[in-house]
Amino acid sequence: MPDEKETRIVEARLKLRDRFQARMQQTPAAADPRPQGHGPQNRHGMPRVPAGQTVTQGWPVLDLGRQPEVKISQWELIVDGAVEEPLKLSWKQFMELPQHEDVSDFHCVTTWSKLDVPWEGVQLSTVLALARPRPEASHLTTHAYDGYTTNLPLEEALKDDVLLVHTAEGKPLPLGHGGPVRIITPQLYAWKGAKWIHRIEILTRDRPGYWELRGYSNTAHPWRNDRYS
Ligand SMILES: Nc1nc2c(c(=O)[nH]1)N[C@H]1C(S)=C(S)[C@@H](COP(=O)(O)O)O[C@H]1N2
Ligand SMILES: [Mo]
Repeated sequence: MPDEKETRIVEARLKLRDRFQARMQQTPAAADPRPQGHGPQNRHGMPRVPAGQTVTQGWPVLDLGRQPEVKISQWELIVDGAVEEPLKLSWKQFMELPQHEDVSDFHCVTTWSKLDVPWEGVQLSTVLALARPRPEASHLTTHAYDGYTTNLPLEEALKDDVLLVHTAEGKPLPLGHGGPVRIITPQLYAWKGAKWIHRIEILTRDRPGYWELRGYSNTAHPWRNDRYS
């Protein structure tokens, strides 16, 4: 039987998702009648490999060239902005949250896709449910330890497969891929997932992040080949 804390989180998540249900169903990955890509369908009914992407076996490293070494003892996750309950979680508190395993695909805008990556972490919807976004909250921006930022609408951020991951392919997430903790957004291009995540700021309006300000698409939907703005 799930413990009391877990039950509270599940209820808070359901309540929060209710507010965004209609908008979640309108996101391209849920509603697009003509997804662009090839290969068998994935579990969302989208072609497995989005248009213009090539499957890679390796896992390239892409970032701004600064890899901040954050020790687990110093790492913290802040959730603030338009929330009822701002959070500051230590590594220990983060690891005590309900843990989630998933296998999903990783699509980089530079045209490679890595399929079937096993991940472990915490659903972003879990920390959002705990922080309780205010009624007027609509977006978030993520701030990473290297200074990188990227934004998401809450209807994308609340999806089941959007995770704060600490483990990939059965091993602690390597520094190069954003360890100790990064975000993944399997239904959007990978730049929407901040490596070395530090702070999640809830917003009442959209605010473009690092690449969104430099010509990348704000919406970043792989099955619309939605790469640039
Ligand atoms: N903090 C941070 N996160 C980031 C980036 C970055 O420069 N800094 N680059 C983004 C980009 S452009 C991509 S494609 C993916 C790459 O993740 P990977 O290096 O694990 O393949 O991380 C995204 N997250
Ligand atoms: Mo990228």
